[in-house]
Amino acid sequence: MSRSNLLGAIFGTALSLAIASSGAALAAGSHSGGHGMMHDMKIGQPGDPSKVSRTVEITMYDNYYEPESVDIKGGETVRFVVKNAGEFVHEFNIATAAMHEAHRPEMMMMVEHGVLEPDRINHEAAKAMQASMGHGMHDEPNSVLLEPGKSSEIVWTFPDHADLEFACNVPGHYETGMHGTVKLHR
Ligand SMILES: [Cu+2]
Repeated sequence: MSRSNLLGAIFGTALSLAIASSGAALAAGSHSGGHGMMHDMKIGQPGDPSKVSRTVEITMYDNYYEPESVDIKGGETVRFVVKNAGEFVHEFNIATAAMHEAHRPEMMMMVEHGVLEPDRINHEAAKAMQASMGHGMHDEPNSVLLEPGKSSEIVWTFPDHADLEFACNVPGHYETGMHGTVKLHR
């Protein structure tokens, strides 16, 4: 299993538990209950690399992004090259504000299980968490979680209209300003 699939499995499991434990609150959110979230046309979808129109570089610091907003044409397919230049683990996640809010308890659960340490991802703890909490394969193509010094890419096709943010849902980071705006234009 690749690292991203492993993390996806953990996110998915944590999300399921979060829904089970606080269903009423989360039911009011915008996600569609575990499986549909990442394929929701409201946020777009994983892009075809052959259709990429341009590359946008995003650098993550403690706790902010550079740049703080990106201008995207509706329907455009963009390659994001994301680098973590901070000293802590950070996430680059494209979603609605409500989806980010729903995602934060999952990230908190990863911290509580020792998977997400301030400056590293503990893969042994990730395996233990997956083993003890069952499976639930979920890819998160709209998100990358990066240790300090690491880089990764996301190819994303945007919808014509949406209120999207890119954000870091590592506990405390969004709250201290680690989010940016996707400005969708015609
Ligand atoms: Cu962060």
